Parts: sequence; C-alpha cells; structure tokens
Amino acid sequence: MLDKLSPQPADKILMLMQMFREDPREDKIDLGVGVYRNPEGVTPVMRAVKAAEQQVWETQTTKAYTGLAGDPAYAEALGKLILGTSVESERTSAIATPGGTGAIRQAMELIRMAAPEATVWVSQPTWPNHLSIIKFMKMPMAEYTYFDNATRQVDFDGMMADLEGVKAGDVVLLHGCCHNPTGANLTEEQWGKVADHLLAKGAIPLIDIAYQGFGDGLEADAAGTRLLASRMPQMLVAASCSKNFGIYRERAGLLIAISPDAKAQPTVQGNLNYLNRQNYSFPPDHGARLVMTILNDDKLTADWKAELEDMRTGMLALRKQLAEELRQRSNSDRFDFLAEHRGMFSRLGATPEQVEALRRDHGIYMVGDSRMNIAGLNAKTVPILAQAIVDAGV
Ligand code: HCI
Repeated sequence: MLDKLSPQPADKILMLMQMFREDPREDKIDLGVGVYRNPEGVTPVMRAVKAAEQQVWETQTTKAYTGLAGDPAYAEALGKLILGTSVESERTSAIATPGGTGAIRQAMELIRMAAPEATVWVSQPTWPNHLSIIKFMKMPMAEYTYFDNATRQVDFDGMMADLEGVKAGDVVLLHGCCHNPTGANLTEEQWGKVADHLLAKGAIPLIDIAYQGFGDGLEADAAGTRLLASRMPQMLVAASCSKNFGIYRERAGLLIAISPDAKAQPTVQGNLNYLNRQNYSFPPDHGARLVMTILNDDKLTADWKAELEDMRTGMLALRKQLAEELRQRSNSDRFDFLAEHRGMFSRLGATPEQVEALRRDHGIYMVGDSRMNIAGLNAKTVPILAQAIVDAGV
C-alpha cells in the first residue's frame, strides 16, 4: 500500500521558511510566512495570553473532554468579537476547530455534504491552502478576478463581472479583511454591492477571517463580515485566532454557520458536531480556553486590545516608511499602494525573476508571487529592502 504513494508538492510558503533557515547570511530578511514579528524579529507570547495561561494553570481542575463543538463559551465570546450584534444568536451554530485551516476544511466538508454540486468561488489570487483543500476534496471550483496587477488595487469591476457566473446555491469565499496574499481590500460600499449581488443570485458567502485587528482595527476589520451577516439568510465564517492572539501553534479556530431561521439551527449545529466527530472527535481546547479567558475578563481584554493595537500601528508605520523610501529612491509614486494596503501582506508586483534576485543577491525572502510579510521588517531593514527593490528593477 505505502509503496503506491507518490510525492506531494510541498507548500511554497513553508518551503520558503525552510530555505530561509538554511541561509547562512546574517543580514537575511524573512518576509515569507504570515507570522507577526516585533521590531526585534520575535513572535512574542502576548501579555494577556501569558496571564490567561497562568489563570488556567491555577484554576483548571480537569483535562477531561469538553464537548464535540468545544466549550460553548469560546464560540460565544469569539462569535461576538467577530459578528457583534449583526445577527440573532438563535440563527448561529459554531464548532471549535484546529486553527483557521481546520475551520476552512470543516466548512468545505459541510458544503460538500449539504450541496455536492455547489461551485466554490475563490478570489484570484487567494491563499494557496484554499485551492489545495478544495482540489483535494474534489469539489467544483471557479475563480473570480480580484486583483489588478498594474494598479495593485482590487479590480472590483472584474470581480463583479466574474461573479455574474455564480449560480443559486454556489458558495463564494471572501477574505473578511487583510486579503492574503494581496493586501488589497474591499471598501464598505463594495461589501454592500457584493451582498446585493449574492442575495440576488441566491449564493452563500464563506468568509475567511484570519487577521481581524491587523488592518484598520478590530471593529473596522469585521465590518464587511457583519454587513453580510446582517443581510444574508445563510452564511459561513471561518475564523482564526492564530494571528490576533498570537497563538499559532495552539490551533484555535472557529467555524460559524448562520442559518435562515432559528428552526434550522439545531440541525445545523448537529451537523457541525458530527463533522468534528468524524474528523477528530473533540477540537483542541488550550488555545480556545485562553481566548475565552481573555474575552470574558475586562482587564485582560483591554490589555490584549492595547497590545494588538500596538502591533497593528507598528505594521502601518512600516508600510508608510517603506512607501516613502520607495517614493524617494524610485522617484515615483508607483509604490504608494504599500501604504494603502492593510494587514500583514502586500503583493509587490515583482516578477518571479526579480523575487529570485532579491533572494539571491540580497538575502530577502518573499513568496514567489512577490507577497511580502510587512511584519518581517523593522525601521532599519525598510531602507535596505527599498534599495534592493529598486536595484532589482521592480
Ligand atoms: C500564510 O503565510 O499565508 C499564513 C500562514 C500559513 C502558511 C502556510 C500554511 C499554514 C499557515
């Protein structure tokens, strides 16, 4: 049996991580994998997370199983953080999942189970794991235009033109905020138009929200998701706590399903629980427990929000500095988009050869499509990157 297996393609982002580790150059710069780093290059354990861990350590009396959906207090607290008051809680169901990837995978399982014919529409480009999971599950998939490579802005007309092809019951995967890999995001007005369109088509949005708090702030970053939640009869939300709580390896994610009415909710919740049971029984609890401990404690919440806000504004400052350095060095405004983009990532718009030259000649690592992790920079490395970008002829 095992001799029948053929090699699988490696994840390009994780491969880049390995290449960076093996590069002996001391001045190398890692702009690859989407992990926040502070100006010292450290991915810190957030203060509120440390405090919550201490609290859990002191008060937790058992490690017995939670429930198939995880602790309901986690879903309630995180659900409120994401959805606010946009939808009646009687219509929502949720399961804790192993990270945001787990939530995406379970969302796809639910879609395939309920509507095997439904096409899942993904932005072009999107996070490579979306494509990989959908292909692996052999689900019908289509792409919609999202990014204009020339302007490095959202090509909204192209997006809406492609979404004309959506059929009733299809699922449209949208990034809630901080689009990965481009950094280009929909305006509130555009979210409204997307909602009108999906409503008219009878389509179901699946929102992947993995960077809430990294763009324009916790509330602003949830605005598109909330707008859709307030208007759509049905919707799925796959959320991750990896980045905004900095608990990557704890694998804390959540899949929320919004049903048309309260009557449908128990069956939806039952199906979500069933899917957890089929795949891993009980979801991991430690990360989820930290999140709910923080969100159910005013002091911890305030401290978490303050630290998250420092991270967000730090990334914004790096964006502004980089755009400014490039403006001076290139004598043009063609890199101003870097200050307009939001979240951890921006797609620079370099060719694969230029990306390769940046790695070979300057020890600067970005993903092959020229996605840069802004959090991999600091005030000292920004001018180095700017000069290298100009030298590479981008
Ligand atoms: C990212 O870099 O896009 C997010 C982090 C990640 C990358 C590859 C697999 C899982 C998570």
